[in-house]
This record gives sequence, structure tokens and C-alpha cells, in this order.
Amino acid sequence: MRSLSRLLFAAACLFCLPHLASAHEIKAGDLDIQHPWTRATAQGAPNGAGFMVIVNKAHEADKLIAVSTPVAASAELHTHIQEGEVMRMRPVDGIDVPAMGQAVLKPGSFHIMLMGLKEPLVKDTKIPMTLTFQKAGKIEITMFVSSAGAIEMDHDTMGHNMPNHDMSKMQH
Ligand SMILES: [Cu+2]
Repeated sequence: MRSLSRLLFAAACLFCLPHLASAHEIKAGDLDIQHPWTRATAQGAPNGAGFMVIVNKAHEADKLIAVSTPVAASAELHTHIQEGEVMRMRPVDGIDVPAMGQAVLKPGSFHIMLMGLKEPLVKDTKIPMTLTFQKAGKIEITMFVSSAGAIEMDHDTMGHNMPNHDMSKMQH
């Protein structure tokens, strides 16, 4: 069921891609930071996680090596690894962005871990974040806060409301 709903989500999403690109994409030199998003958190939750796609149009690889945001005491780069039956998070020293390629930060894979949230992350708000790349240096971005259980960025978070097009219902 999940794969079917994801497929539907992806298919429906094709129609709004151009819109998304203009609404939420940060270009810095040869890097495009696409749809940076995070999830709303419950009161008292210590941590959050951030996701995005980093597209590199250069003929040289780059690497995301550090992250900071004023909403958390610290931020780390993490990945998920499988240990037996269990998926565990592990800090990594960086996330490679291949030449003429992309790095995908998404649930269950590479992500930005926000450690020690100072306040809960509230749906439909935006949070500032600084990404530091080995070659491109610092890039300021804005993360959009989607709903708590989102596995994809909520479409209504991106500032365009489409009647009869409720993506949030298609994620489950
Ligand atoms: Cu993590």
C-alpha cells in the first residue's frame, strides 16, 4: 500500500514541480538546495531532523561538512545504517555531493540532526539554517516545517494551496 501511495504522490507531484522550484530553491554558485524541510515536533521533544536535496552542477565534487541553526543547541550530520533488524543513526563527518550529481537527505537516510531544540518546531513556520560546504563555503537557507509524521515535505507548507489536491492524505 505504501509503495502505491508513494507512487501516486510522486505522479501527482510532477504537475507542481515547476511551481515548487520557484517557491523553494536556494541557488548558491553551482549548488542548488532544493526543498529544505523539517518536521514539526512535540512539546519537549529534544531533537528534530532536516532533509533536502543538494544538486551540484559543477564538475567538481563538494561535501556538506557542517550545519548550524539558532533553533537547536547543535546540529549534526547523520546517516542511518542497518544493524541486524534495526536501523540506527550514526554521525558522519560529511555528506558527499558528487560532481554533476546530487546528495539526497531524506527520512531513513542522510539527514541533519537538530540536537537540543530550544522550542518545538511548529508546522508551517520556517527556520533559518547555515550549511557549510568544503568548497562552496557557507550557504544560508530556510527550512520549511512540515507536519510531524511527514515522509515527504507537505505541499501545503510551500505556500501554494491546491484545492482537491491534498497531498497530506496521500502519504499514508
Ligand atoms: Cu539523526
